[in-house]
Amino acid sequence: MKSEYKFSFGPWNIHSGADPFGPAVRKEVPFARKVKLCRELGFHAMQFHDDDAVPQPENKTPAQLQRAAAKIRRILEGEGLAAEFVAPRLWEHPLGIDGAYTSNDPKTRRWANERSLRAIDIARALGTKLIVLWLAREGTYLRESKNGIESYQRLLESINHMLRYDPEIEIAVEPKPNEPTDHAYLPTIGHALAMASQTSDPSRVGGLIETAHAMLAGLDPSDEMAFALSMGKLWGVHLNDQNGLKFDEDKAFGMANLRGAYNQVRILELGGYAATGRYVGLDVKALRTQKDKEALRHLSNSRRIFLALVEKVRTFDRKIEAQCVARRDYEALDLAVTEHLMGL
Ligand code: XUL
Ligand code: MN
Repeated sequence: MKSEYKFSFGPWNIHSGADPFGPAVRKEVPFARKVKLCRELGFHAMQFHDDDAVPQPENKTPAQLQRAAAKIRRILEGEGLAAEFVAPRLWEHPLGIDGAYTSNDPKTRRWANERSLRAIDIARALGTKLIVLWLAREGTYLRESKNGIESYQRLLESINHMLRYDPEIEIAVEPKPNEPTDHAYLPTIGHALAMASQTSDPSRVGGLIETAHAMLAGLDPSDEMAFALSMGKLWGVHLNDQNGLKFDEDKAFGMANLRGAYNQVRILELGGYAATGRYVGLDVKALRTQKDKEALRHLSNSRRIFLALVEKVRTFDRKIEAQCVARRDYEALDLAVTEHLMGL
């Protein structure tokens, strides 16, 4: 199967299986091995949280930070891989317990802004200009605990702070409506792009859409992607799958909802996503029940299903589609798509 799509994942997508209810069930895979696996599995880039690349970035001198990032870059380049993006991981630090950019504590907000600049330094040292903001704890567990208006203004200021620091970086907001918070700020791509339009440089703020996050918001991931694509703002995707409204499952792509997966691939094809040079990120997790050796199938299977669906989209009979649309016979279109997916 051939395709011009480029694939990526993050070190967190090869995982020991620990969850909130139990400890690790598989061995930790060393970073250098993950990089090798990335290439062996047919991927082209790795994604990073700032501290995936440089642990405790706020405790490093600028020279130490550059050295640590340069080492990671050499490992990547040794395998012919690129770094796709760096995302400041603000949600694991004790200061970020109640959010970082939107914390009520000014000391925490200063730390978050400073650490975000270090994330930009790391990104530049890794050779990427893309910063992803997954706003994990920027929300509330209890609505009365924050002033939502102020929180949105603080988020905007923090984004502007990053844009000012480096005139070349681009920021992609990865919206998610909940988990770990009860409700998160910027829950959908509509919210994210509305805020982008208010920043000091709207042309440098876009979005990254994750399948499961859109579904948790009760929305169709392909329509969320269409919204961003219509504005040239889809700068990344985190494809995965989700079986209904529960925790963020990060299932392998297409495994719970094949038709939904087909429609995400269809919209990426219609939007010319591959030609933008952006990556197809697979933010998938192995099922906790997988044994060590087989704990990579979620990645290889997701890539395989994505490529198979590209073929399905490209081989769907456009004449049938045009006829059904012209006749407004969507029952016929429904059957034609379903039979095509079933190979009938
Ligand atoms: C969380 C999530 C993160 C981001 C990167 O739900 O998707 O892994 O993609 O911070
Ligand atoms: Mn994600």
